[in-house]
Amino acid sequence: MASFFNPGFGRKHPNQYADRLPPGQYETHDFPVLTAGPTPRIPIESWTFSLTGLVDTPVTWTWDQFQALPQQEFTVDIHCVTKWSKFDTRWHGISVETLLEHIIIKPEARYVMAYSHGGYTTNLPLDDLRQGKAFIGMGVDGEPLAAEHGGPARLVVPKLYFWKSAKWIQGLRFMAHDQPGFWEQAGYSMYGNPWTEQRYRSDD
Ligand SMILES: Nc1nc2c(c(=O)[nH]1)N[C@H]1C(S)=C(S)[C@@H](COP(=O)(O)O)O[C@H]1N2
Ligand SMILES: [Mo]
Repeated sequence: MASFFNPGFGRKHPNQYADRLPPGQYETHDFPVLTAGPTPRIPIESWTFSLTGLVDTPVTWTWDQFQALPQQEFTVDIHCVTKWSKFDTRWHGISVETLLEHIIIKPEARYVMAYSHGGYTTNLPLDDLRQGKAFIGMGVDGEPLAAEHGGPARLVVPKLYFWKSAKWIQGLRFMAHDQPGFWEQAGYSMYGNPWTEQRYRSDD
């Protein structure tokens, strides 16, 4: 019965993106810049990336060491809580799963605080970073990542609202309990699922 009422049935020009646009979002072809505060400029010589917190032995990479890790390409849709979505953004970078091969995470770790050069933080469940669901992006469309978009490197977690994708990433800190990051302390959702419109804490 339900198929009789499928709104896509019989359409002459079905929207090929209908199933890719979360509720309340619109598609943009721009790449807007959204930053709270100034753009940090991180000299490559002093750039580091660390895995810390509930791990057996923390690890820190310099830029050169980080570049030597296996890189991949990722084509993903991104969804900003200010309601723009951008389809098929093309990135290169390092899967978080690849980074996790270098540490042993303590069993009590369930959450991660992503922290950035410049002081930004955002919290995520560990599971949402695993198995290729998140990566450290170092370039878009074959070019190095522009500073305003988080270059030299940012976290990208496509399945969550884009504020979870910390620009100028400095590290991931493993935690037993969920703790609010920068926007989460200001009243945004602890999780940020665009498909259920978890924009604010009251939506959790
Ligand atoms: N370090 C840092 N990361 C950040 C932010 C920020 O202010 N600082 N803003 C977040 C928000 S709200 C969004 S929508 C995206 C915007 O990324 P863009 O500027 O590349 O579009 O970055 C996220 N990551
Ligand atoms: Mo945002």
